Formats: sequence, C-alpha cells, structure tokens
Amino acid sequence: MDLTKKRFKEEFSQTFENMYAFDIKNSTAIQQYTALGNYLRFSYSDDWNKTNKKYLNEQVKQVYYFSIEFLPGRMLKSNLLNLGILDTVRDGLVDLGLDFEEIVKSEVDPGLGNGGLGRLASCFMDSIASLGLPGNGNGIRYRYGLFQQKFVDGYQVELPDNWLRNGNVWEVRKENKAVTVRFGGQVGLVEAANGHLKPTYFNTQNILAVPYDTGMVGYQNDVINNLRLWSAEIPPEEEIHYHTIAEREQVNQITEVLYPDDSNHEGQTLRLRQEYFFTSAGIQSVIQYYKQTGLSWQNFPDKIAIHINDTHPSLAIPELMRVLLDEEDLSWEQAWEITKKTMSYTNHTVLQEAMEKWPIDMVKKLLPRIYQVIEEINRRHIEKKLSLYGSDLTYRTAIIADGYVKMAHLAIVGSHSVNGVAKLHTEILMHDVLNDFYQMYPAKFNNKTNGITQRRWLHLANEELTKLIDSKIGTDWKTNPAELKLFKAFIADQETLDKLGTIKLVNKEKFAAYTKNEMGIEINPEALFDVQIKRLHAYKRQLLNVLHIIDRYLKIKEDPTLAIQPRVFIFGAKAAPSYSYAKQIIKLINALAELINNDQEVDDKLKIVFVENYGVSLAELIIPAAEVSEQISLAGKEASGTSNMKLMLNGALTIATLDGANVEIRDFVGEDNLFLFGLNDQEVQILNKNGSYHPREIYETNPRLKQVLNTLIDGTIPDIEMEGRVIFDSLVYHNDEYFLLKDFDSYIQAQEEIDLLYQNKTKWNQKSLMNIASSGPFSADFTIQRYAEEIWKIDSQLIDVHQ
Ligand code: 26V
Repeated sequence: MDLTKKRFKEEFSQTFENMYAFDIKNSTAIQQYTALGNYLRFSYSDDWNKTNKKYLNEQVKQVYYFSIEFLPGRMLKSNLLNLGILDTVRDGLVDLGLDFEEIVKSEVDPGLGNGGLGRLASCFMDSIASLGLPGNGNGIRYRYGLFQQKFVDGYQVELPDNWLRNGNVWEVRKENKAVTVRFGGQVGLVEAANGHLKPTYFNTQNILAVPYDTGMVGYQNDVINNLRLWSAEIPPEEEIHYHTIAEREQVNQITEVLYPDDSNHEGQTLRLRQEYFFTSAGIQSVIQYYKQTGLSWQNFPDKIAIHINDTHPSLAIPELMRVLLDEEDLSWEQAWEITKKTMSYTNHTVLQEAMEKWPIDMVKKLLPRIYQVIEEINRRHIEKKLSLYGSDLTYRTAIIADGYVKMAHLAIVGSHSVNGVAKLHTEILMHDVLNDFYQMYPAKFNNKTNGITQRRWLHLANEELTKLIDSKIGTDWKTNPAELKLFKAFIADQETLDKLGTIKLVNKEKFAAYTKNEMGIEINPEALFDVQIKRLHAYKRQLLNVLHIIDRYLKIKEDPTLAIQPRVFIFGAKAAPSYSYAKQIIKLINALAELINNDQEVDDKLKIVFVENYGVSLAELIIPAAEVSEQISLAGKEASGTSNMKLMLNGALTIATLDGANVEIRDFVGEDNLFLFGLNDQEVQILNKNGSYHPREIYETNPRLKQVLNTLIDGTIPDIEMEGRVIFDSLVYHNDEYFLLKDFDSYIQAQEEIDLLYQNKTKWNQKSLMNIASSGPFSADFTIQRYAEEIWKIDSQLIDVHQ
C-alpha cells in the first residue's frame, strides 16, 4: 500500500476526530487503537472488495477452511506489516506524540481457540492470503473466548474472557448474508410438483446465523481474503414465539463460549449444536456463492474445496448432501460424487479420549434429517465394502456403531483426502489408529506436516533478529523462506554469532522486565532460559520437566557451593477446567516455584516462572527469549506440535523425544544441533503391548529418582499434600501411563549436555544459528502450497491482482 507519513498523519488525525469529536491529544490508548484499526480497515476495504469480485468474476476455484477454532492473535501489527506500512505508521504515530507499543498492547488478543489446532488455522489464513490463494475461513464468533487463567494460592482459577468489551474494529457484520439454521422437529415426505416424494421438515427451531467478516491481509500483495465467523440470533420474524428469557438465552448460548477442553470429548448437546450451526451456515453460504456463478452442480468440485479441520466440522458432509438432495433435487449418486470430491479432512490427534462420537439419540433428536442422511451414507458404505473386505474389517469402519455416530469415520468416508500433521503422525494413522480405513482407501491418505507463519513468529515477534538476518542474507526469505538456509554461511562468523547472543540477551531482558513488573519475580537475564509452553496434558509431560527441576534443586541443597549453570524454567500452560490431574500439576509447579524462588541458598541458580494466562501474545514475548525448547511428549502421542517450530525459528535449541514434527526438525537441523532422549514410538508400543513396564521397580532401584519422587510426599514441597500424593501414586503405583520414570535418566543426561554446551557461547550460538537457518521448511507457506497443489487444487491469483 502506498502511504506517505505526511498523508498518514493527516488522514489518521481526521479519522480520530470524525470518530470521537475531540482532540487526539486527550485520548486513551484504546481510543487511539480503535481509530487506527478503523482507519486501516477503511484503507484496505477497496482491495478487500476487489479480491472478492475477482474470485467471483473469474470463477476461480476457492477453498473454504472450516474450523471451530481460530486463534489469530492481535491483528494491528500484522496487518500493518502485511500492508507494507508498519514503519510509516509507527514513525507517524511518534510524530503525533503517541506511544506505538501502548497502542499495540491495548488490542485484546482474541482467544477463539484452545491451542495448536486453532493457532494452526490462523497461521494457515495468513499463508493462504500471502500466497495469493483464493481461500476463506469459516468458524464461530464466540461471545466469550477461552477462559482467562489466574493463579490463586497456586491453583488455576478460570475467569470469563469478555473479548468484545470494547468492540472489534476488524470485523464487519453482514446481515445481508445471514442464513437460517434449523434444529429439531420432524421429517416428513411431501409430494413435490414433479410428483416425487420429497423430505420436508416440520416444527423446526430456526436460528439466524449472522456472519461477521474479517479481512485476512496478504503479505504486501493487495490480496484481502475473508474469515467469516457466525453468530447465533433469534430471527426477527420468530421473536413472537420466544416468551421467556430462558428461551431466548438458549439461542444466544449456541455461540456464547468456546469449549475449553481439547483432550476429552464430553459429548454435550450444546457442542453438537455449535458444530452443526457453523457448518450448516458455512455450507449454505458456499451454496449461495456458487449459485451466483450460474454453473451446473457437476462443476461444483472444480470451483469449491471444503476443508474440515479435525472432525468438529464433519457434519459439513451430510449437510452438503442434504442441500443437494432436498433443496437442489440431485440424485443420491450425483450428490455423493460431488460431496466426496469437495471435502478433505485433517486429523489432529491419536488420543482415543479426544475422538468425537455422538449418541445416536442425540443426533436423531437435534438433527433428524441429518441423521437420516448419515444412516444412508453408512448403509451404502457397509453394503459396498462388505463383499470386498469381509464383515470384520467392514463393520469396524461403520459410521454408526455401538449406539454412536463416529465422526472420524464419517469424515474419512465422505472425503477424498485424509491427512495427518507430521510424518510420524501420518504413519501412525495409516498403520495403527486408522489402519482399517487405510486398507480400504490407501490413496486418500497423505501427510501435510504443519507449519507456522514466519511473518508473525519471526518478523514481528523478533524484529532485531529479523534485521540481523536481513543484513546478512537480504530480504527474499520473507517471501521464500527456503532462503533462510543462506544464513548457514555465517556459521563461522564471530561477529554474527556475537550479535545473535546480544539479540537473545536483549529479548531475555525484555522478558525479565515483564516477570518483574507483572509477577514480582526477578530473574537473571544471564541465566539459561528453558521454555515449555503448551496446553497442560499428561502426555506432554510437563511433569518430567518438573522432576528434572526437583533433581537440580536437591543437588544445590546438598552442596550450595556447587558450580551449576543457572537456569530459569519458564512455563506457560492452561489446563482444561475439568481436567483435575492437569490442575494438580499446575499447583505442583506453582508450589515448587514458591519454594525455590524464595530459597536464599538457591539464589539465582534456579528460578521457576509460570506465566499466568498463556496465549498468543505471551508466546510472542517468550519465544524470542527462549534458549531451550522443551518438546518432551511421550513418543507417538503429539501429532505435530508447532511451538517446537516457533522456538527453533527464534534460535532456541530443542530437547526432544522423537515425536510429532520433532522428527522432521531432527532431519533438517541434524542430530548435532538438538538434544534427543527417551523411548521412540516403537519402543513405547512394545512396552505397552507386552505389559513389561514396572515403574515401581525403577523407583526402588534408581536412588536418585527415588529421592526426587519422594519430595512429592515427604513435605519437602510445602502445601501439596493432596496433589503430591495423587501425582506420586500415578507414577509409582498406577503404572505411569506416559513412561516418565523410564525416560528420566536419559532426559537428565540430555539436560547435562545442554549445561555443558552452554559454557561455550560460540558453540551454543553456532547451533542456535543452525536452528534458525534450518527452519525455513517449517514455514506455513510451504505447508499451504502442498495443501493447495495436492488436496485443494487451487491456484495463486497473485500476478493478476497486481494488474
Ligand atoms: C478436541 C476436542 C475434543 C473434545 C471437545 C473439545 C475439543 C477441542 C479441540 C480439540 C482438538 C484437539 C486436537 C488438537 O488440538 N491437536 C493438536 O493439533 C496441533 C495442530 O495440528 C498439533 O500441532 C498438536 O500436536 C495437536 O495436539
């Protein structure tokens, strides 16, 4: 975007006065932010409109990314960067006497996702727009995002996240694009004009789905794609039927709040309502769009790709079938061909407890017509496969079985592509978790290793490092991240290595200022910063990290003069409100922090910082300051991980099991530049299969580990009587499901190697540089290119947009 500083200052000041009718000098940061956001939205609205029109007029194929979560982070800076006016605006604001960083911080960080899955969806939206690909997001405009986390006496307390309190400058409400979503009622057959019997719905509850659109700004390419989030309302013509507040509330509830549990499928009706609500609204809006093209239904898959992010939107399959059958009068065969060719599905987890399945009665009652469609999909699936694969295999793949509708089965049968999110994860899907389906549909399965956007996670989060890289290898890496590898040429350049060290130190100082001001914890920026940031889950093994910390603490207490590398252990993690074991681990970490941080003898050899309310904005502060990246899940459990990629991109060294995308990280950066430990997934499988794992024996025979574990129950760590006992028992007596005891020694050994290497700053910085330079392949731009070419079959519109 062309914008001079002079013009910006004039136009922005004018916008402010038009909005507020007072002088900008007397305004708050939130008001300045609001005016700036509006100003930016106005200034890209023309390109937004043009992008839309171009897609429609040229009838290019578009992808619709259906996701029940998007986690975009603050948008002001990334929009400025992508519009190409970050420096102009920043300088202009300084001229006007305003504080840019204060303005940036006054934006709320929308928490419309739980973690990896939602953040991935937002990285993808950035890459889709930046590559000039015709793509749209489809999701839910939750009135309340993921809870705000507070610690009270070390315990997690959840507060509502009223993210819309001050409005949202980026969204545009589009009442003209509202659609009706129908729940409940009955299905009957009514004779149509052509004499055929046609399914018709009676006594349904009709909900108005109102879209709020947000521009997804491409990186300096004039492309503005669309993220459409739906809100549930009472249709004006139905107001008369709502007599009580409770009835009205039931409607608002549909889009009231994001479900905060990403590990355990609980099967509540409201969640199923959410899933159908946004998929049905999304499908209807795609159909409305398609009808404008005037093309025949047979061409639908040539113009539309619909991607379902995990199984949450998998009702898109029967919903598209319903529309094509009941509203557009296609035959089953025609409708099914179109649906399969249109849909593709990504699996994000192998955890059994997270697999979605809905009780038949619930689906029947809430979505009677959809249930009929699913029944017929299932009937035909079984009928077709029975003679080919025999009854055992075939019935294991049934969509309806044991009283439930199995959503992953529906998603696989109804799509042309099924992908995992890292090499190992896809292997496990093909050969283990989804092997029955792999036997039936080998060609559907493919891998798409996750990626991250380097624009947010390097360029914006770490501007100093960006400047250094620019000065060494130029700026082409911003549009072609593969070029980051050119940075390897500076492996022996002492000046570059020293600069890397200095930049890291400055970032650590920034984080230290945060912990001091916000948490009252003083940390030494010269200490090694060790980071584990991700949702709290037993399989991610934050507890293994804790055992290592306790081990260090005991060593220091045994010999307070010990020369040990000072470390700060940084945690960020929310636990699902109903996940009591995860909450007990939070309490343990906080109690241990209280003990260690206040122990004079320990001094700054050891500190623990557990940040409250971890999310995208805190990640942007922590990741550039990180030196060690903890990626220590039990092998075979973490589908991919993405914080591993962000930390590597910012020069942290990884300590890892061979799990998820850690495998590819190892492949790209080389074994010498990260620290591997622990069981691999094959070894885990064998131990699980032959039942030969006996943690109690390890406890009894490993004195060092025994000493560490005993601190959980012997009063060493104050105020954790209950939690310490539960955790101790889970490890020692209740078979240590995630093999912490088994991996303890090898983890400690890897940590000792880290300490040793850190003594040699040059060698450390060399490995840090190798990590930065090897992280290009993890750009979401590449991931999205593969989705676009291999699954969606869509093309970049970049060159034309510039004409
Ligand atoms: C699952 C459920 C199931 C119960 C109801 C609520 C709910 C909400 C979200 C989820 C998603 C769980 C799957 C997930 O987040 N997987 C993560 O996806 C990341 C992106 O692919 C990947 O990097 C992580 O390894 C994976 O755990």
